Amino acid sequence: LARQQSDNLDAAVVLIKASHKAVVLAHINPDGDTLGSALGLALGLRQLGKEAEVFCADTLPENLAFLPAYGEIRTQGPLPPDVDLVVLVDASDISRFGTLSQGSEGFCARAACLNVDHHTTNGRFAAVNLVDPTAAATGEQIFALLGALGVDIDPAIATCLLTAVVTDTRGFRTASTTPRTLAIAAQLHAKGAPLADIVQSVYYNRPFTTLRLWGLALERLRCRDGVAWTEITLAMQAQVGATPSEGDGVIDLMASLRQVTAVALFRETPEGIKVSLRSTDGFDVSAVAARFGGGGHPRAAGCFIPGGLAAAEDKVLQYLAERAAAP
Ligand SMILES: [Mn+2]
Repeated sequence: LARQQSDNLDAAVVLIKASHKAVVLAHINPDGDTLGSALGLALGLRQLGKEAEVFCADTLPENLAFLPAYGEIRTQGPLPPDVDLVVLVDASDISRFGTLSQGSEGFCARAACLNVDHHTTNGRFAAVNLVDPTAAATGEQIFALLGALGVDIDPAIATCLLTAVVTDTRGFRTASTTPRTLAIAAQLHAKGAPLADIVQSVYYNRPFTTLRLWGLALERLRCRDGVAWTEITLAMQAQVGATPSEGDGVIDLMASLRQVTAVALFRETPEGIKVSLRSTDGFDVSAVAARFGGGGHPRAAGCFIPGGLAAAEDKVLQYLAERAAAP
């Protein structure tokens, strides 16, 4: 596996060196890892004299507005027609790029296509796939890639990549955090990434409406047979005036529960139900998410179920109970 990964790194370097005009795509429902990785890579590519733009077909989180070049992110397609490299970061599946992935067979046929990702469920959909499930964040992989390209990690790139690592490890608290994660974070900090400012912006910068929404969600918290769950409805969001992404932190609060096997958050959208899953040791929620067409990591995964809230809860909770009871 290590051999294959270094071969892929060499292939990625060859692809990038041959390119002149790149686009880097971040996934929908963007987080610090996808945006930090995409921006860090784009800044590195520009340092090598290439044109590089970041696209993300979704609303961008305001608490990441401190990221260098955040204001240049394009939130709508189409991609420029003369692009010769497309890099897809932090997503296991091409549909995670939303409207940008429509006609994606087209852009992958026309341009060199590179996927950099750390999800175990990655479908290896690009010509070259840098997939490393042992990386705590895609930002770790981008750090290695920029190193292989000979890019000088300046304070702007360091800020992007440290934000990626801090957010995906929830402040170095996940089991995915390794000595390598911490070593990379230390190097990024030394290169000028302001760790305290990043933590402040990401974790201590919440709108009043966010905590009001969390309060409503926690009021509905239930637990049965080691599985805790709650929901956020459109009516709850309207009641406090919160946007859909303000419910994002609820799953982390739920994961702090003791003596549970798994936790599930069900969020109502006009199209159906977004399900977020987290688990404690040994229980693989990515398999549960995959059963419903989603994916993720063994301890953090998600899926989308068309239809109403009650039906989605019944299906997922029943399947979770079955998996949890299995030897
Ligand atoms: Mn990630």
